[in-house]
Amino acid sequence: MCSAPRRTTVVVATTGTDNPKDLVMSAPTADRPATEFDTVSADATATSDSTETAPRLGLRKFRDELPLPKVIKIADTGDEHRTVSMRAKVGRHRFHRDLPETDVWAYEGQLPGPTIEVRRDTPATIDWVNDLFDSDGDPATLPYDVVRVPPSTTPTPTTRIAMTPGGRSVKLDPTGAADDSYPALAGTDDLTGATVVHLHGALTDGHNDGWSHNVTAPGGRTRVLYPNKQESATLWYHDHAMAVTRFNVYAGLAGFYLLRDANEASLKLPSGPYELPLMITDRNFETRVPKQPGEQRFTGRPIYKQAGIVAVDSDGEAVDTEIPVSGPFTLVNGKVWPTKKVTPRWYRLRIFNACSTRTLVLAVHNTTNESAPPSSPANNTDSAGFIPDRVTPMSVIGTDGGLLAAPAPVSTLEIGPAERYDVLIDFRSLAGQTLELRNEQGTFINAGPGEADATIMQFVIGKSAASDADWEPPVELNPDYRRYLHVGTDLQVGSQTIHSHEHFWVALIPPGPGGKGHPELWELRQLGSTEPSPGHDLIKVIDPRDATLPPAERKVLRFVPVAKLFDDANSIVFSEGSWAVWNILHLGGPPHPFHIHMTQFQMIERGQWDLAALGEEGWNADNGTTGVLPIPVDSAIDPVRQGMKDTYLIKPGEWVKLLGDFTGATGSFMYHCHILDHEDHTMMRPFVVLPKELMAFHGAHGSGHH
Ligand SMILES: [Cu+2]
Repeated sequence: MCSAPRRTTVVVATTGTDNPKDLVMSAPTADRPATEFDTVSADATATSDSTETAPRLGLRKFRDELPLPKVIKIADTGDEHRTVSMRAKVGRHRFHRDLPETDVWAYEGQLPGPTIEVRRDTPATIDWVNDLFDSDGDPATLPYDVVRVPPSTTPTPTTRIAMTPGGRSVKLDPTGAADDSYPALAGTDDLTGATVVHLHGALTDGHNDGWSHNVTAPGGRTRVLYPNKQESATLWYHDHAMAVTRFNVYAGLAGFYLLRDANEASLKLPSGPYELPLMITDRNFETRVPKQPGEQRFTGRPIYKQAGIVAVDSDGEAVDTEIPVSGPFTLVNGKVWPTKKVTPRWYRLRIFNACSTRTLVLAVHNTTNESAPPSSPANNTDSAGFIPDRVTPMSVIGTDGGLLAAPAPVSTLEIGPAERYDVLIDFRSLAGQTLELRNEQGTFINAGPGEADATIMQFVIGKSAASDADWEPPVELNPDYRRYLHVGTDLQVGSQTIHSHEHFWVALIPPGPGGKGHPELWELRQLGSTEPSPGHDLIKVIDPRDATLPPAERKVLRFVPVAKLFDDANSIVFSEGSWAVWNILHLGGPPHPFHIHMTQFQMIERGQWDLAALGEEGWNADNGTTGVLPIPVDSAIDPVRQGMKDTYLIKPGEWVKLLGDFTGATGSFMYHCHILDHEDHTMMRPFVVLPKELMAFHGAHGSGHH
């Protein structure tokens, strides 16, 4: 394709129940899917964005209708366990209609995997089958290349080069003539698919939870029981293999798991074609060796293109390492920048950030009269061109683990990796309009603000009013919701007072030598009052319970790390039925989406330190210590973050307390950062929940009873 594509307005015929009559939408001129041999050249720019700053190599927006994952309903069959087989297999997928088809690893070969729907209290058995074989019957190798952009020797930062569309491994270009090829990351060429599935957000025993070491090789299968004894929620399943989760998930191994219950049904929320699961993720795509200078063509395959850095390890040796991956192309349900025709009524969006690394700040913009939409936000919320067209029809009704007590209207919605929000959106007054769901924040690691394209997807709203246009969201959503609070030394859960609970302490440490340039997760132990302070690895905070006392009378709590790596000894063991507060201290570095398996939590406190003002008193990288960290400034916990959640985005300088009820399952579990590169490196740890009766015979015990 060589001529500049034009924006054309056409009338599209309607099909199905979702499509209003006389729907007007923007459509591209070409109507033929690309083939393996098509060229997408750099000058074939998109329809409406001549102001584009980062080239997209001609990949146009809104070419694909939003796909909806196939649904597998696990029926309510009484006490019979219904068994479903789910194969991880090599599938063929087209990420964009102008890209060639390519191999992916995906559940049932579909990207996203089929949406599993279950009723509360209906147990489900799933046979997770590893069928990742190639056409010769050999274990399949990773269906894309992993490359490392060496540290930049030019003024362009490495992170920005890594976010540039295209690139490939040098093995496709033996002459070395191409300037956008990069060395493959050692070992990734031979990587075959060892898999283990985690159902994220599920309450299930440890042996059903997808312990990362318990991988299954191609040809194997694992039978897993999910009790589904929890309220309706947006869960998701994904691969969790030790050290390679990032590669397996990027290959396509993720899908929705929707739990439904009677309360949810009683609310008469938008359903069927009006309930849209939106799995948002990002990719970069590989380009071929050019035949002519300047020509760039996509192969259709993704590429895992990481920014390289050189870190210094604890022995003072230089170590090549990488920054977590992020891609310039945003996908919803497996398609780049899709479009969705909707009717002017309420919709329910099950929004899920499936990116490995990117935090998104979602907002809906009216682009009906936008001739040249900004391709990227200059900075978060105050960019010119963003605020005026922002429309605010979003109302959050649920979080990771269930429905809120009442709808929470929002104008923007920050969502970190692995978080889910259940959102109602009101299109009623927007008939005939065109909206875009946009990300108002750049990627925080691989690109600064303004370096990632803002578009996520488009909604084209038809003109015919829906018959149920007078439906309004319920005022009350969830009678079972109880706010968790820490009052004095007790917990308050709704009207119930809980006198005993435990405290665990975890620090998120800035990138340093120990983690070979990666941030670290330290599991902490409180030093006894007579134990001497070590000269390194010491964290000091003022006892939060003393906050009302004069400074001189406040006790200082001292902590040392007992574990920094997954394979360090387990230190968290507590009994089933316990309530536990996890104190997370973020001492610098990127925000981390912090995920704890087994139960759902509420954020009960959120304090903020000004790390810049603290300087070395906050975190001294030379010896890994802090000064006595002051009482942090209390920050509000907005209604959305008061919901039941299993993943919290924790930001630099925050001290948050997450309270969870560890009832209903036992075994070994994991907690970790959900930036997949981080969890694969050092930021994941085990914990154990034992039946109460066993605790008396167990040598270890939890820390910090009070
Ligand atoms: Cu992290």
